[in-house]
Amino acid sequence: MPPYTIVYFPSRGRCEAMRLLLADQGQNWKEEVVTLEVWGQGPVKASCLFGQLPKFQDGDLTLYQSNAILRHLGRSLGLYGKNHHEAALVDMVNDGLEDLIRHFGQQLLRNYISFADYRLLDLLLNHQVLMPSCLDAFPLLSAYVARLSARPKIKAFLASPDHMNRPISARLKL
Ligand code: GTS
Repeated sequence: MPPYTIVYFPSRGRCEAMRLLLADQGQNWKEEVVTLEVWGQGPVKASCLFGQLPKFQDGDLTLYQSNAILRHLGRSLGLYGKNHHEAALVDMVNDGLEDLIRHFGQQLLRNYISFADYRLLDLLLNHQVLMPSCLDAFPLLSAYVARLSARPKIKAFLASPDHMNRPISARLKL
């Protein structure tokens, strides 16, 4: 039995970064899909700490909040930098990701991987789905996506039905 369970809507949404992370780190996990219909009935929502998904289980630890989940996986699987200084930089990248997409810099293109990388990769791949040429004018970001997507386990995950058949957003039907 894998220790990890992702409970989420039938989409990539806020969970694809953790899926990329788990796949790349050679971890197994279980998916529990909550359809919008079931969610609309109320009891599942009422059972969630903040009335929202994702919910994540690591053995007997239950977590909500996608960034708390990513941070937990970052700490558990050694993806949180090598010391407090690097951990602070990883936090900064993760928390400032939206800004960094606009003003991307050298921080993202280092030679070690952190949980924030999976989040950024997911974001950039989604942008490419919506507008395939969106990174064409940004060679550093294009190279970043190519480099991470070529990691063997990420490559296999991105080609798998698990990823391909899951929409980016169930609500927006993308
Ligand atoms: N801060 C939370 C996180 O990061 O986990 C936000 C979670 C959230 O907004 N979840 C949405 C939800 O449960 C789904 S999604 O935005 O991830 O697609 N919405 C249903 C509801 O009833 O609020």
